[in-house]
Amino acid sequence: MKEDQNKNNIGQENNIPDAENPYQLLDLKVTKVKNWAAGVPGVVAAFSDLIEEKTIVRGTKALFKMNQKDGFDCPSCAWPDPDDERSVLGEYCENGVKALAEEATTKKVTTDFFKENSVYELSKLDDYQIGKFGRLTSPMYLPKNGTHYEPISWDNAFLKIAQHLNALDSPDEAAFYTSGRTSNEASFLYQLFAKEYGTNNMPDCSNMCHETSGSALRTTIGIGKGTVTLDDFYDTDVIVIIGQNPGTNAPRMLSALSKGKKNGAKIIAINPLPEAGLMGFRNPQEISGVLRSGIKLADLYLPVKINGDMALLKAIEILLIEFEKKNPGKVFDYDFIKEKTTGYDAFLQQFDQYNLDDLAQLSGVSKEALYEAAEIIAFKKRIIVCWGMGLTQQPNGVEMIREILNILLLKGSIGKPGAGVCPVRGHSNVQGNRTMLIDEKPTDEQLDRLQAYFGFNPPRKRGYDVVRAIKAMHDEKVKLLFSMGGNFLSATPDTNYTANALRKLNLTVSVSTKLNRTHLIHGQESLILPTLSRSDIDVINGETQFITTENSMGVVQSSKGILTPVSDDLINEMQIVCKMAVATLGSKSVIDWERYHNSYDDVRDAIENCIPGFENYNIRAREKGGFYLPNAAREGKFITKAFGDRVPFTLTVIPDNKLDSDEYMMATTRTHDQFNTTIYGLDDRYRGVKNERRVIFMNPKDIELAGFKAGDKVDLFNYDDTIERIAPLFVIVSYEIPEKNTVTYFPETNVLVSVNNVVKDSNMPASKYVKIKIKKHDPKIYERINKL
Ligand SMILES: Nc1nc2c(c(=O)[nH]1)N[C@H]1C(S)=C(S)[C@@H](COP(=O)(O)OP(=O)(O)OC[C@H]3O[C@@H](n4cnc5c(=O)[nH]c(N)nc54)[C@H](O)[C@@H]3O)O[C@H]1N2
Ligand SMILES: Nc1nc2c(c(=O)[nH]1)N[C@H]1C(S)=C(S)[C@@H](COP(=O)(O)OP(=O)(O)OC[C@H]3O[C@@H](n4cnc5c(=O)[nH]c(N)nc54)[C@H](O)[C@@H]3O)O[C@H]1N2
Ligand code: SF4
Ligand SMILES: [Mo]
Repeated sequence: MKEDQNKNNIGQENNIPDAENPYQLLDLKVTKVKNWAAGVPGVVAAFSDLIEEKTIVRGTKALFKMNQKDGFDCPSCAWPDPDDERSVLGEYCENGVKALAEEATTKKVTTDFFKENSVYELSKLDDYQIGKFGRLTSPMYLPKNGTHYEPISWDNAFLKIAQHLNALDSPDEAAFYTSGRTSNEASFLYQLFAKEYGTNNMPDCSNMCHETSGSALRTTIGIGKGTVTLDDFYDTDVIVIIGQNPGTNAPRMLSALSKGKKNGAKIIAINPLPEAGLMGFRNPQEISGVLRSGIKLADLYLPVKINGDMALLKAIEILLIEFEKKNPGKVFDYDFIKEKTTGYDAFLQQFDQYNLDDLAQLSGVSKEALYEAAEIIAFKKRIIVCWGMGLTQQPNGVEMIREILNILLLKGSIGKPGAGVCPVRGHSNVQGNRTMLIDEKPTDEQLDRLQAYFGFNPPRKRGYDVVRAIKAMHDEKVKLLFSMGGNFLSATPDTNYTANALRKLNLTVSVSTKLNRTHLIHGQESLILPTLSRSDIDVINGETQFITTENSMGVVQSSKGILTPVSDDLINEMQIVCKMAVATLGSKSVIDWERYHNSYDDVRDAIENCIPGFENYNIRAREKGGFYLPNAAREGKFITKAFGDRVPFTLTVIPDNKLDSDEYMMATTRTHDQFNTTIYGLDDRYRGVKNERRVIFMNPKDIELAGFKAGDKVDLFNYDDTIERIAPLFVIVSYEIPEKNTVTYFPETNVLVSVNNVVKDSNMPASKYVKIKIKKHDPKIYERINKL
């Protein structure tokens, strides 16, 4: 890694970052696809990660505190912990252990590391290679035209940020990104700073994740969150899981599903892939799971085509209408429809235009299977529908979620025990970030409360979300990107376009725990600010502190790290914000940043005064298990400006998903061995893939028709906006997936996702709806890529 030491990334505008264009593949092994999740292999895999990160003692000690009432919140996903007693053996899963191993690692990225490795050389590595270097240990600065990051003191780092922020022509030339791990306290101060500085440019990872759910629900049921609690899963009739892969992305959801199932619930899974965690579960924390018997999960699996869900939902509605006609009053809940909804008649009328055969064909699911699904739902009263990125990252995701709601409204199955909507959130505190007003479009009521308490005029103009921020950076309207966590380059679409946008900035600042690609594809100047992670001890003035987070079901609870930080030079995110605020705003500020710098309790008092639902925050945060935030929809009260106290039935359309004869639809998903852009390993155990991430899953018939064989090397292309986008060198894996559909992993294929391919109304990247062409790998492809 010694050549090119004198290069940096500025001036590389026409080069797609090298990490996106490998010349070689690894040694892929394809094994049997699993039809059950967890069990003993899950435990083995988890502990081997602790060993690899050289942290078995630290890590194991920490595991006994993870998700315990006096411990710390798992940094991985947002699935809730049980309200009642928690297992003394530990409340964690394989992927929770992997996330912990990443944080608890004793490997370190030191100042010497940056001296030895130029930014340009590091930028050729992919996120997997970069992540394995370990935890960041001191603040680092890359000067203009610099080739290597250099150590910088914290004070000088804040001075640099302040100089840049104060030199901008308008506060709207800065953007403040947030990833979903940041605590409630740090999030609240961060948005407060951005607003006092003068901008609502707060793109966040929700803009790529559940913004679609928020857009669909806020305007219909009056709250942009789910309505169910964990207990609802234990006592319900039907659980539908659509566009979500719980076995990998919310593994302890499988315990809730199996408990619900043991109590009589039926499970319907709707997914183009027969994901292991939808099919069966062996609970490693129970003897039966260890002895391999386990439990079958889905009673019915519907192999929907990518984006065939709308046709599928409408087909189920037609069948429900037929059931109701044959069994008047037994299928639909007319009292609910009359009292709580609006638009029922118009909703019913639309069905004249549809016929079941067409809908079945468009969805990819047989009429018989659709009938079975409708039959399971028809005579049941309590239904929970869970969804994930399979729906939210579709161009018509907002409409699809409203279609799900239409079904629940017909059945009166929302706002009562055992029934409702469950968007399964991603990052462990992404829901809390939003509650804390990290939002590019805060409401006037929210801003009025901040204004009344703090006495400054927060900006009212809508800010940039992720996609708009990328475009604004490209157009040089935004000149500074501050990231509170996350990995902007790798997480966002259109990697080449976004890389060029980042390179145009005056300054990029990343508050991070681990090195990542956003530090290496940077602005003219760049800062890396290392911070504490969730499992680290956080001590202020000699006292160990706790923070709070909100999980997928609206429970706010405390989290207290226990591990000794890898470096004395790490400070917490809240203090980073306060120091940045003091350096930037100085005496112009009306906020006592020094006070908040020293006390999480004082921050919580401020939150209590500005955000409804946090009464007695400091007292309730200290109660074991935390507290539920108010959720009127959960109680059956649906209040919106447009519809008063009624939920509208929504009229939606079926999208035209025609493909050219050489085109395929591609969905980008996670493997079982990554957390977003943090790549733990190169396997995808449940899907039978070992030692390679550059794979494309194809239907065996498609492989044959196109003249390929499984194992062939191919290049992938996208032509949206009449631009050629190329992802070179993938290997074909034959898989049980609907014809003309393909699946690849993110972030590798983000190069193919146009920045203009977005979800209507939520403006999220539609990264599970990418039209691609597949051609035999051409070794000359790299020449073409360099000319793009
Ligand atoms: N271990 C681990 N845990 C995680 C994460 C992680 O990366 N690793 N990420 C966290 C984050 S931020 C999030 S948002 C969540 C994401 O969790 P998920 O929502 O489960 O995310 P994905 O893996 O992207 O894909 C979801 C599923 O959508 C299916 N799908 C694709 N297209 C369609 C379609 O058209 N229709 C239907 N019905 N299904 C479709 C895919 O086959 C896949 O099973 O997980 C969180 N938890
Ligand atoms: N094609 C495609 N693209 C996608 C998706 C997809 O399904 N397909 N999914 C999208 C989704 S759902 C999401 S949420 C985004 C994720 O986008 P991001 O949230 O931007 O990405 P992460 O990979 O979660 O962020 C990882 C980085 O966060 C930092 N980090 C970890 N813990 C902490 C902490 O406690 N504090 C601080 N300050 N930093 C920390 C580490 O340095 C690490 O490198 O990606 C999106 N992109
Ligand atoms: S389900 Fe999610 S939050 Fe719970 S232990 Fe596993 S990764 Fe952590
Ligand atoms: Mo997410």
